[in-house]
Amino acid sequence: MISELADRLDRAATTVTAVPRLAAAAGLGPSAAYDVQRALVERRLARGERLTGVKMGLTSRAKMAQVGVDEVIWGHLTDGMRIGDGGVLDLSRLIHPRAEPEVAFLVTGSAVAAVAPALEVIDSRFEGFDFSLPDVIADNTSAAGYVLGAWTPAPEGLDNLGVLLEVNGRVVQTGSTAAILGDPRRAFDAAVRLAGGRGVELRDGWIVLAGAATAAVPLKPGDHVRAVVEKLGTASFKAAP
Ligand code: OOG
Ligand code: MG
Repeated sequence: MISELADRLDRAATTVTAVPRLAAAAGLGPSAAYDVQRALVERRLARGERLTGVKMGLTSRAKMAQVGVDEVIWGHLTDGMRIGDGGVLDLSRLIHPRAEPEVAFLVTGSAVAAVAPALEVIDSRFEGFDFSLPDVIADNTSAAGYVLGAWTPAPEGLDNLGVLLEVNGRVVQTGSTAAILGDPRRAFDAAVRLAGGRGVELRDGWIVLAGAATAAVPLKPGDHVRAVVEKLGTASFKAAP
């Protein structure tokens, strides 16, 4: 069953076709959903992608409210999801993508080596971007892409930095890193704990996305998207076509 559900989600992503929610019908709880997620990520690795880190999800109230799920979740990141800073996101590979501003941590020795402003592109493989907790876990927490700005040592006051999301030069979301579990470092600690609890140790050079500080916004062709995090700087991409 795990492998059949992973196939269904893998096919949804590779054929850019949304599928109905599947957890309830399959009697899938959160723990088995993480098994599906792992099997789904294994399919990407079998196609030659490499793991680059983990992402935390639903670490802010704004995100929990937007998707109607109120538990912290985590997923896997691969190099196939990486978009260079200022680079291009190919919208034709995505179903109904959204962008959200994030903070990224660089891992060394299971600890934080540096921080960077970041953007995440999420793209639920479920129809209507509508899912339960086990659904979104199985779907690798909607992971689709990420952009990293420049790395810097963690500044003073990392727990209360202003966060902006801009689309085509206009501010569309505002928030604070305080929205991320009160301090994004808690999201890093949760990543160590939750991924570690499922046998995934954070490796040197991996990144951890702390989870969005604001709600995500839908992407349109031609959008220029930029995250601005006070003291950390910016991360951006352009949505093509
Ligand atoms: C789930 C992924 C949540 C975040 O930063 O909170 C997430 C979703 O919103 O589809 O990446
Ligand atoms: Mg996110």
